[in-house]
Amino acid sequence: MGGVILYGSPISTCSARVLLCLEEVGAEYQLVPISMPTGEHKKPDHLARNPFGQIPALEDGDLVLFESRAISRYVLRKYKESGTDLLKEGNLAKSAMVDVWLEAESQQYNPAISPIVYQSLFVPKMRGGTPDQAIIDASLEKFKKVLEVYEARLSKSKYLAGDFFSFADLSHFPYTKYLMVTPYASVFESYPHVKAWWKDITSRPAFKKVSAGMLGS
Ligand code: GS8
Repeated sequence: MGGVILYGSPISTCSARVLLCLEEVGAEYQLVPISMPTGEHKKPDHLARNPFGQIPALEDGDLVLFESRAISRYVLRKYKESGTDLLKEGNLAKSAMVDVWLEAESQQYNPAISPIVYQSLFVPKMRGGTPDQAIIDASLEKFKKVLEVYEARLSKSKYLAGDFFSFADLSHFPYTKYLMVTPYASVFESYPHVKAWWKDITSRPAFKKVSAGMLGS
């Protein structure tokens, strides 16, 4: 079989980020499942692909990559001839704005949203535990401040990096998709431009396809 190999799990947020990119560019790929419940990601075969013992990892011939955002950028560059240009690397200003909002996703949005999703979805569903409400409440406060910034941005431009859909928008999908199946989905109601942006990006065929393999679908 040709194409690249992604080692991961369709339910994992970081794997979903890469899967979305592969689908957006129409790449030929194989998803090799790595089971987290059985600890496969900590076994030598996988540690050789990702020394941090996490998923995902990507193999393209002799090239082995980890870190979902770096893998995603590789996929988007490799298949840029597909006609789907989500990095805008031919334009200095546009590509810089993609970088800015991708950093905002990983450094501002993700740290605020991920504890809410972890506590309210992963803890009860995957670990059989009880969510820690204090963590959820503190993270919600932090997340609302982030959403205020996003609301202001998205009231000026249709997408985060400008008036074009980019990798920056895509990268927000996995955790937001999971937030939407928690009791805290309603937090988006106070931010109409963020809500409209979410509706727009989730109507893309790639998002529907990857979403179907995630939890709560
Ligand atoms: C994070 C990978 C990660 O947390 C990336 O690839 O973007 N910065 C990295 N992976 C989780 C699964 S959620 O997608 C994981 O492998 N967790 C198990 C562990 O950390 O032991």
